Amino acid sequence: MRRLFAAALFAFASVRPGTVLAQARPMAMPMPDSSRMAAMSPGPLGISMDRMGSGTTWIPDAVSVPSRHFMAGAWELMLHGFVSGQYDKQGSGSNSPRGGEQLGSLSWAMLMASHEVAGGRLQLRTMLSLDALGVTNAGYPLLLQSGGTFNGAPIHDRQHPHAFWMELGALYERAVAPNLGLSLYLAPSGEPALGPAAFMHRPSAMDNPEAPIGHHWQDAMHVSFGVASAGLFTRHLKVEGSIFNGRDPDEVRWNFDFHPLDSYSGRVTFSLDSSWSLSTGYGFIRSPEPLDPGHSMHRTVVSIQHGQHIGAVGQWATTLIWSAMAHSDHVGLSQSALVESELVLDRKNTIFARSEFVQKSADDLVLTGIPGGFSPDRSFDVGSVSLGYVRELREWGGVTLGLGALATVNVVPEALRFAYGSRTPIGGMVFVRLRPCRVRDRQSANPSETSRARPRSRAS
Ligand SMILES: [Cu+2]
Repeated sequence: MRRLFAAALFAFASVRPGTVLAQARPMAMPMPDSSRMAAMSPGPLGISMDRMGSGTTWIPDAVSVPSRHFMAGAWELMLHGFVSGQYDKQGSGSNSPRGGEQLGSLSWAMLMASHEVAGGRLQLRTMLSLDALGVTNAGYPLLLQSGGTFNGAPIHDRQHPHAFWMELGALYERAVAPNLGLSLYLAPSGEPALGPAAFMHRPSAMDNPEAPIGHHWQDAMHVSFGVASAGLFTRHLKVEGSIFNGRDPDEVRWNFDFHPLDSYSGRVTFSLDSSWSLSTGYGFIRSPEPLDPGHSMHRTVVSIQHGQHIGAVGQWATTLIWSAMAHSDHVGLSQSALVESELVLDRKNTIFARSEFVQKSADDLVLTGIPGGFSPDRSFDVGSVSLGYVRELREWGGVTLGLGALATVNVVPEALRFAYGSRTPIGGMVFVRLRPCRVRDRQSANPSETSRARPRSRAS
């Protein structure tokens, strides 16, 4: 363990920010849309592929997630994901009855296949996760996290594993007028039009292995077993609506949990320019919790995303999210806020940070029915701040091996000191990560590289 920390520290010390910043100055401004469009295989209305986040979300054009592109006949394929092995420790031993430690593995892979159909673009997608094997059905330790069930009880202070079928769906988009497009999304497992792109698809969080503690307040609907969405869009604005099954996946992580599509949502996204993207929306979620089917909720989410290039390969992405939920079975709103940022300095060094505030109930954190417990509706303001770093150590043909670490300081109110052993319980993770792709090299002359910005003529 000590050796890993030493290696992480050494890697951190070997970053040369002066060099990077010196390179960054002439390139730091986002490239204008037109020059980027010329190098893309754009979607309907000439919208950059880089704008596509999870589900039907938009992220800023100027930033992207590392991905690998292939052609299979006339199908354009895109692969991304990672597998990591990590040591996770939360809380400090006997002082923090709610902590825990685990040696585990997180992983997911996404494959997307696009083809022109009837004057538009059809995109078939699947995203699979082996989390349930790697971190067990109980999930991985994460202080203040809530959501999901294990052995018939709600999970707390751990992040549940993602379902194997994180996404299986099809998206069809086509222009219906010179500046108007139509989009249809159907998914046995997928993401309704509610909230920002899920954390693992946000350029501001893609190197951060931990889920936000506000996940179930903001973006946890990304695995919904049954989604139908329709939208209209221009080059800068998208208005969309969904009907979906809002029940959280149950604790059997390998199957589909179909139920009626009796939840609904609507979202407006404004892509101001290549750097700024704003979205807001509302959703009604019926019976999200398998253990409490009588409970439903209303959710409003606002998000602002910013992204810009740094040098030839780097990028800087930031996301701000606010959400409020009203529950059918108790009064008042519970709110959450998140700000996170990720700086890809160059091909080897990435720094990320996140800060959160969430209002969680005694029910959410399973603080009822224990000695010194609370009434289920009692609300607590909790928060966390984390900072992490990844150093890519090796690369083989675009496959990268990275070593990373992150540390988190949580903040709980005085009333919860007894449960967490401190008002500022800490947590951390050290991980090694294998990725089938590296960060994009915008100036690469080699078409076999992982660039998404490859000219179309080279792709076939
Ligand atoms: Cu999730």
